[in-house]
Amino acid sequence: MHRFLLALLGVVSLVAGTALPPLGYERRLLRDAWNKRQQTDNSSGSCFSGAAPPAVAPKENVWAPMDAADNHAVWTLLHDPSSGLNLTLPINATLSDNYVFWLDTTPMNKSAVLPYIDGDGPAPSRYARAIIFRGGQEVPDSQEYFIGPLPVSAETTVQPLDYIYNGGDGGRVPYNARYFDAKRSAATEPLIAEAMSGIADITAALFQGGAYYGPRDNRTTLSITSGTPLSFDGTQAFRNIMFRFPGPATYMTPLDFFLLIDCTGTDASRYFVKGFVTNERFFPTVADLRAAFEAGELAQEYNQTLDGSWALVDRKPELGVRDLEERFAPGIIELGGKRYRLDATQKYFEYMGWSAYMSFSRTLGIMFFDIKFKGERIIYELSMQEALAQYGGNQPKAANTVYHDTYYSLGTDMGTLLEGFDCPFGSTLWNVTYHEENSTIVNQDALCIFETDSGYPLSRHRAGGGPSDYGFQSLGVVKGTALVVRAVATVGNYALNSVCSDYLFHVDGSLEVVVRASGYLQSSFYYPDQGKWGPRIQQATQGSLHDHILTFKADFDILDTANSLQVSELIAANQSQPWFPELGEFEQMELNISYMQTEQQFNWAPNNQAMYCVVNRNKTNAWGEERGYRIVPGRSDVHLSVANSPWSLKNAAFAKSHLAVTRQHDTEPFANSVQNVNLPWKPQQDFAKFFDGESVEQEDLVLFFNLGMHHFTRAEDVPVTLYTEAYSSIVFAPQNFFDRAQDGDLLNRRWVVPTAEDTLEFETYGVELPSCPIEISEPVYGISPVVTQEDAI
Ligand SMILES: *[C@@H]1O[C@H](CO)[C@@H](O)[C@H](O)[C@H]1NC(C)=O
Ligand SMILES: *[C@@H]1O[C@H](CO)[C@@H](O)[C@H](O)[C@H]1NC(C)=O
Ligand SMILES: *[C@@H]1O[C@H](CO)[C@@H](O)[C@H](O)[C@H]1NC(C)=O
Ligand SMILES: *[C@@H]1O[C@H](CO)[C@@H](O)[C@H](O)[C@H]1NC(C)=O
Ligand SMILES: *[C@@H]1O[C@H](CO)[C@@H](O)[C@H](O)[C@H]1NC(C)=O
Ligand SMILES: *[C@@H]1O[C@H](CO)[C@@H](O)[C@H](O)[C@H]1NC(C)=O
Ligand SMILES: *[C@@H]1O[C@H](CO)[C@@H](O)[C@H](O)[C@H]1NC(C)=O
Ligand SMILES: *[C@@H]1O[C@H](CO)[C@@H](O)[C@H](O)[C@H]1NC(C)=O
Ligand SMILES: *[C@@H]1O[C@H](CO)[C@@H](O)[C@H](O)[C@H]1NC(C)=O
Ligand SMILES: *[C@@H]1O[C@H](CO)[C@@H](O)[C@H](O)[C@H]1NC(C)=O
Ligand SMILES: *[C@@H]1O[C@H](CO)[C@@H](O)[C@H](O)[C@H]1NC(C)=O
Ligand SMILES: [Cu+2]
Repeated sequence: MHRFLLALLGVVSLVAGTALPPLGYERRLLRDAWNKRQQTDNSSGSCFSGAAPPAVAPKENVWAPMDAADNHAVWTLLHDPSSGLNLTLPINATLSDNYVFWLDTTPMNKSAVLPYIDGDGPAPSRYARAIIFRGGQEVPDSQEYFIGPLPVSAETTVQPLDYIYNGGDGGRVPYNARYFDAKRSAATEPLIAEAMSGIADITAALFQGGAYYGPRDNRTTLSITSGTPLSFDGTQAFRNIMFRFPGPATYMTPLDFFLLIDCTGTDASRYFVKGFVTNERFFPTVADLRAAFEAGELAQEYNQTLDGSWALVDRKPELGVRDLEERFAPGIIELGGKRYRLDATQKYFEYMGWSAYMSFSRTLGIMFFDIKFKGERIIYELSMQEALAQYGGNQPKAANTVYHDTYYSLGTDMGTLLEGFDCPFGSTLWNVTYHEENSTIVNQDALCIFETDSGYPLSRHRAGGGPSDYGFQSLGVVKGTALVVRAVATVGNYALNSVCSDYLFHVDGSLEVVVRASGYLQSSFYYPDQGKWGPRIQQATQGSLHDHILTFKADFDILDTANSLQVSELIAANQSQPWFPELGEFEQMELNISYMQTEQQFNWAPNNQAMYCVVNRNKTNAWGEERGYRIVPGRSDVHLSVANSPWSLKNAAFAKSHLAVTRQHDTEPFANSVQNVNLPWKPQQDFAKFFDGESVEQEDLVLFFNLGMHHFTRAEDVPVTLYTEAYSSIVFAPQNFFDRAQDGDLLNRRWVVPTAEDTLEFETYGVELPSCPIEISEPVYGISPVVTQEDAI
């Protein structure tokens, strides 16, 4: 008989939080509750032990974004007539004026940073970057500038930011390819309203009274949408517009009606209608459309639902109630108090040997710099470079759609996280800030940091046998935990594609990147003959087939910048061994170890039969092995399914392989450019040009990797895609970086030994079970700014 001792159970009592009104109301009351929590004395024994203990960043965070004062000064400088930029304030600007599109921070040159963080060099100066739309020029365009050094002084200059782009035109983007902002959208409105009001009788008859007379006309009952790209090479511009029923779930109520317009140039009087599409037929003129309509050829087989409430993420009582669902679900609680340290000013953390700085930009969102484990650098920079999605279908909208989320400033779409639901109760929540014109916007609580139970032990061993009743001699178990940094970017008018990115710093020295995609599908009208582009998911809605590709940059610096990419291929080889004479030649597996010689894009080996490691060949561990980190494939490490689509021909090379290794250059900080999406045939930034034959042996390497999903849509994407399934991951794990596994020094473990009396002795290493009340209250929901977004994503 086995006797288990229960004496070690801690006292963990749940004290229900004060009942608070629903979110969105009584914000002050909620704020009070939050303040109380933050002020909780961390010695009182509460499981929520207040703020994380402090850390002091060893150096100033040189990667931090410019602050509000610098932004204001840069804005003022640019608009000063002496700058010679001839700028009009955006509020007053028309398509034929010069105005600022956005301001952000110029990426730091690594060559300037290393002498500072590793030596006594001075902190390099910060520079701003600005994209300026120059409609006031004879040949209108968009040109990017960098402005610095900051703070603005007599030394500050405004120079074209050309050096980070390799497409041939530097920071210049042709006017037709530049971001399609509200001004461009508005310029196309008269044409759309004119074209559609002329056929309102047709659309009303086909679509249950649906008509479009313009966005502010009270007879309008349809909404419009068009995506990107809207140019191929900047010599033309077009909008392929799909109509939908409006409402909070408009993405899910598309109609079988499309208007194709040409909107090349700044003179809206020259814009024209290219044609209409419905019933999988193209009508170049209104007369053609009307003739088909009058001949009764356009009857719709299905009606779209006018009431899209089926597509809202609220509870659906018609699905019933599950047993025990009235109980609160489990959660992650930092029972022993926070075990990570933060320097909130420098955006720096330390956790169980890890340390890193964080930064943020409006286009890329969260970035990590100088990631070290136990004081040794592993990665100089880790950042998402692009979130691309490409669709397919036999109609203009789906066939035409490729999104680059950085085009929409994905960082600005990182919104407030709901404590207890988006992130565990008690998480550290940080704001992110970015700039709009001369002001600075705070997205409150948009990033969360928490330590999680891994959900499984890090390591475990039970030595069997022995004299005791327990059937073992000893049992060792180490607790698995990780620090998680999470942000969710909801791109596309707060509806489509909520990308949740997690960076997990595991206690064994491995680092995991996980992305999940939720949000509304860009759906299509349901065509019974179009099953090859996805299933029917509602009465008249098809889930459109698409790929998501999320490109990341990992600038590895294993101890220093001299690194190599080692390939250990598992091969089957015939050989003989004299002690098996009866076998003659027989097949075995073995490693074929080599080093990549030049920059290249490459894919995971079939059957994952190759291990890729970034190693420093000049640094060995105690056993003489080259120290390195292994790139471990995770879930759904895919690349884009199409290589030769006209919509993503040359501006998406970064999405077309699983992996890529390049030499680090100050001139190649980004895989993509933020206005590349409208230049598929003549990109501003051509990732493929990074691969120009440079050596990657004991050089400063950058690894690019893709996460993503082939989105095989399904009825369960209604109302929104589920994070359980739509996820992708990768792990960087030490590979002979150390002399042994990095679990030996962890105290959160138990060593269990049966005694002679057949009881169990638990060695706790001084880490006792917590005893604390848990107080939970409804979370505070930060009031995020309302930023005017262009309405036609
Ligand atoms: C408690 O919090 C304070 C303030 O953040 C911090 O200085 C202190 O180190 C914390 N104590 C512990 C034991 O974490
Ligand atoms: C710019 O717009 C503002 C706000 O509408 C207005 O007050 C101002 O007069 C305009 N300036 C010019 C030069 O048109
Ligand atoms: C300045 O911009 C305006 C349009 O805003 C344009 O009409 C004018 O020609 C420009 N001036 C110069 C010197 O380029
Ligand atoms: C970064 O390095 C590039 C290439 O050497 C140089 O042209 C550029 O001026 C540098 N940028 C800054 C902000 O110093
Ligand atoms: C669509 O709705 C209209 C009413 O707006 C109705 O007359 C028509 O029969 C419906 N069509 C189908 C296929 O249900
Ligand atoms: C729509 O607008 C017109 C003109 O502005 C107005 O006369 C009419 O009453 C409005 N109709 C409704 C239903 O609001
Ligand atoms: C920002 O610019 C607007 C004009 O676009 C001006 O009205 C406002 O005063 C400026 N704010 C500051 C803080 O300078
Ligand atoms: C986050 O933003 C809110 C609202 O602007 C502000 O009250 C709070 O102090 C900010 N928190 C930090 C840590 O800066
Ligand atoms: C090993 O030899 C066998 C017999 O000749 C052959 O069928 C097999 O393909 C060889 N395997 C490899 C890996 O060359
Ligand atoms: C080992 O790898 C190298 C480099 O990829 C390759 O050239 C060679 O053919 C491989 N050898 C075998 C036996 O597969
Ligand atoms: C680094 O390793 C290479 C061989 O991989 C060797 O040729 C070189 O001398 C080493 N450099 C140093 C500084 O140890
Ligand atoms: Cu998807």
